[in-house]
Amino acid sequence: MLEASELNFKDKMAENAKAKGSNIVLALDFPYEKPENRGILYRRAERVLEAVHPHVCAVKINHHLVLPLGIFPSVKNLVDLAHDRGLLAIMDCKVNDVGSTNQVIADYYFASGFDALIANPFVGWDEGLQPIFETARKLGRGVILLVYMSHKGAEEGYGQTVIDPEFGGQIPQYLLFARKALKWNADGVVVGATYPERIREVSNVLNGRVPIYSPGVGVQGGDIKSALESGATYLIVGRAITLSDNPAESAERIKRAVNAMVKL
Ligand code: OMP
Repeated sequence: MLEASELNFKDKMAENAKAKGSNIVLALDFPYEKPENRGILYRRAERVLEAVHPHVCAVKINHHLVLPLGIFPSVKNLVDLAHDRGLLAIMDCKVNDVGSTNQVIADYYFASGFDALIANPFVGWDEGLQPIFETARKLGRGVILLVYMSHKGAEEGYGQTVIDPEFGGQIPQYLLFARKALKWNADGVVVGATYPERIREVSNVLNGRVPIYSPGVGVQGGDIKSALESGATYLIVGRAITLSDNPAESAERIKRAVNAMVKL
């Protein structure tokens, strides 16, 4: 039986960022490994997490690890390690299916200890994301919504112009998603650091009530300063750390750069 936690995920993240002196979420991503090299991949993930944990407030795990390693016990062990080192753990499963399937996905990830999941608002509320929001609420876990992704093709979906169902007139899809984040009481939204103007627009809608997680600095070309100045609360950073020769040094350098610009 899973137990409910007292603080909600949004508040836990804010506290953790303060306590760790870092608003960086480590994306624990590595390139493809042959199935027979699963052990090597696991040890690499463990090593990077151990080295980098002093410089980040949370770790985000993706299909990069769940597919080759499986959740039980390997990914769960990484989640436990993250918790032991004072980090929160986010599962980047981009939940995107009918409610009954979403429910099972969420149940597995929450059972393995993840503190929050990333979900896609395109599937909507009724028979879509409602069950996972309800489960997350019961357990004190979080749901983070994709609002504008960091890649070029994001424009084709998140950036399309739609008719505002409430007020009429045209509105970009991502601003409707930002409104849904408020209405659904999401614990965060993802907006790519590669689109600082989108961060600013979304930030104006959210008005500090929902934090913005921003991936895409470094390898994808996003700039730390413009993401932060536009309203990003947390930066999600993967390869600039995980694939560097010295992940701890790289994470510390990014943390220092961020901390010179923002007060946590
Ligand atoms: P790097 O580009 O290596 O820093 O990794 C970025 C991480 O953020 C990866 O784990 C991506 O899957 C994730 N991500 C994006 O890059 N863009 C998005 O729009 C959304 C995400 C995400 O949901 O985390």
